[in-house]
Amino acid sequence: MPEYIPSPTEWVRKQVEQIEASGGKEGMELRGMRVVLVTNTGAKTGAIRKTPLMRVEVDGTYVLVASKGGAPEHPVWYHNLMAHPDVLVRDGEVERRMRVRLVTEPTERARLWTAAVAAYPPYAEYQTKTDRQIPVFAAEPV
Ligand code: F42
Repeated sequence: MPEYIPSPTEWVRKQVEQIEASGGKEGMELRGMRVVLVTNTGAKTGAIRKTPLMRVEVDGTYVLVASKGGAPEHPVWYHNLMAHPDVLVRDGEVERRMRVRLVTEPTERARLWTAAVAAYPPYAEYQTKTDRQIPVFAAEPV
């Protein structure tokens, strides 16, 4: 059984702890907006990683936005999802097995990006802060 390695980022690790301790009853918000918890597999270590992301749900698909606040590089979990597309998505008290795919088709990406910005407007600002195109994944039920 691979080991779970918590995030080195204190505030993130604390939010994950709160979500897991409450079975998703608590800790599922950030600045009043909904969050999901994505359990993923490390691309290099094979370790279990748990990544809270803003909740963007469109007809049963969760849109996972690798924004990292508009940083110049992708968040490391981007590489995990590219290497190991099978994830768990916890939305409140429900956790689902899902498969992610990077959304590259322009029309689909525009539609999902619009939904993401509607759910969490700062995404639009993050995109203006970097010339990397912020990756958008679709997580779909397995
Ligand atoms: N981040 C977003 O990008 N988008 C969001 O919508 C978002 C919402 C959100 C809500 C609540 C919250 O608490 C955090 C939120 N975050 C959001 C932050 C998000 O959870 C991540 O912390 C952030 O995106 C950065 O992700 P990261 O994977 O770059 O984290 C770094 C700091 C990290 O964990 N590094 C580890 C380390 O030891 O330095 C390594 C992690 C890892 O997965 N390593 C891989 C492995 O094999 O284990 C290696 C992967 C490789 O190939 O390099």
